Amino acid sequence: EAPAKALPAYARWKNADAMIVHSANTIELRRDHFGQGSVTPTDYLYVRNNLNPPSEDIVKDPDAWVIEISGVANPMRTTLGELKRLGLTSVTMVLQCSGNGRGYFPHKPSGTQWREGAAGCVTFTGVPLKVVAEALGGVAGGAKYITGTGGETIPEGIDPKTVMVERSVPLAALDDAILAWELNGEPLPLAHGGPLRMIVPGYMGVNNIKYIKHLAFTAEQSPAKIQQSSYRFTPVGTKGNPGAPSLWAVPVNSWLTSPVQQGKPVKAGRVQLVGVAFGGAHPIKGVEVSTDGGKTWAAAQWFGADLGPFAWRNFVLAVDLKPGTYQVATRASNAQGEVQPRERVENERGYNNNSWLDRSIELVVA
Ligand code: MSS
Repeated sequence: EAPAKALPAYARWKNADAMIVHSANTIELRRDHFGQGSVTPTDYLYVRNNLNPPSEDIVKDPDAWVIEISGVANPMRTTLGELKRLGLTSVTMVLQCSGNGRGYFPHKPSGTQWREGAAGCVTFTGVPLKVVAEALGGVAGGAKYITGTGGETIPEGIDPKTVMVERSVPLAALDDAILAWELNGEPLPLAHGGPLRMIVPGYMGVNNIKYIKHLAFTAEQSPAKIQQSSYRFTPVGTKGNPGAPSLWAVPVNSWLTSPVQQGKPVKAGRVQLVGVAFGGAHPIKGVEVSTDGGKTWAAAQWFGADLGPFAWRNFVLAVDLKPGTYQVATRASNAQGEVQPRERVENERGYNNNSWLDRSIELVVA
């Protein structure tokens, strides 16, 4: 069990009972607190900061926030207040840390030992990035990436490249990307990147740059370490490097959220097996549930709202269980034909875990 640490000041408003505080910059949602709504309440949403967040002062007057936009025909410095005049859209999407599920890797990769809870499904509202680019005369020729820079203050005396949070995603992300100032219908809090955040639906958490201060359309990927060697998928024993795949697309995934008390008996008879499933970079198609450790599977039913291709969906399978011990697993598939694998793909930093076996639950029925 994770240690019960206190919530840090910038996230004191989180629901303390629902969260596991790994550290002041890594806070996870407990598996038995996902609930059965379609959207994760903001006070239940995990937090992952690679650097200490900026001062709370930056969200006091959101419209005054300054962002520099370059790599367009007419580069400019503008404010959030001005961006709000350009356009408006919303997207509901899974926000998930690349390291979600790292806690299952047997070689104990360095980094937070997340289980399921470094993920949530939330609604961001802002202006489509495409509209912003068009308003500034269009993306400059030769641009291949969208590069966002976080607004943290870099500690003195270190090479900024080694710590700055600056990530690049392929230009194709422009179709869905937004610059967001609201989360679940409220001004974006500092903990989640307020006053302004770059949102790239279908891409891993790390690419969604908080307190964005510079957005650039670039020919090359960011030279920052977080782009060049961190968040790269490499074999165990091999360091991250620019030649290895970057943590971009979210893989298909699902997990049971109720009942999930390992070893704690569930009453025999009718049991509702409930969980969340998402297709990642492609829309979710279906999810199956097994009560015998993956020997046989039955299709689960969706319930709750369908909030679009980037959201997760809640599912339920009603089963009649006699007293005994059951190995319950869930297996999602997406519109691209990708199916959640039985095994995790081993890798040095413990990224992208979508193994259905790792997340299976031993259910004792009495
Ligand atoms: N941004 C910035 N600026 N900074 C930092 O640190 N982080 C990342 C993203 N963005 C950062 C940023 C990560 S890494 C993640 S996951 C995310 O974010 C989270 O979110 P939230 O809101 O939940 O906290 Mo992993 O892949």
